[in-house]
Amino acid sequence: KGFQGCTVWFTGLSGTGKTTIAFQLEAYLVAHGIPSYSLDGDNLRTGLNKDLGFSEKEREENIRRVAEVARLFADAGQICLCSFVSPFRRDRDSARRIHKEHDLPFFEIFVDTPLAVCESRDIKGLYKKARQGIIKSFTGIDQEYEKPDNPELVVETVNASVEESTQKVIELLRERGII
Ligand code: GGZ
Repeated sequence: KGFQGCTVWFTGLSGTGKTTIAFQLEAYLVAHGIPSYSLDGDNLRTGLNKDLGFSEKEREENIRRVAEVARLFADAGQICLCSFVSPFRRDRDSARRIHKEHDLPFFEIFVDTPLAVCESRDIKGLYKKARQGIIKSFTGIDQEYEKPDNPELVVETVNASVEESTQKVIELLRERGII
């Protein structure tokens, strides 16, 4: 059929551009007749996961549910694009394992943007609030972000455009026989 269901997992700090890259990729795939669907905090934390906050335990449960949903999309033949901060290695590894157990390809993409850059962008004003202590347990400020050891791909957003980063993911999916 020319394409295969899988999950592309974007991880990185708030404000790196994970969702922006995922949406651009989704537009490309759908324009080429390849079914794709994006999951992120905006569509998961407002519904299925609206009972969850940002403690380590709640993030773990957030990622677990997202991974289970993603593997269903992948099983249904979709290229499922997940954009979550997913700061803990253990949780990302569980997401990978859930896919592996069902023989579904999983690609971890580290969207690598320095904290200082994310904070200077501060699109939603969340970093400012975190610095003021109004928002607690904010990744990069008063909670940890564990960088991936072995991601399938690293994309930078400082020296590369959204188009270039998206293109790198498309190339990965080609190399791996997904599209
Ligand atoms: C990190 C937070 C927090 C805290 C609210 N820490 O840039 P955004 O706004 O749109 O993306 C962030 C999003 C993170 O949700 P995730 O579901 O991706 O997190 S995780 O994977 O860790 O479960 C940010 C906003 O929600 N946000 N409070 N304390 N990001």
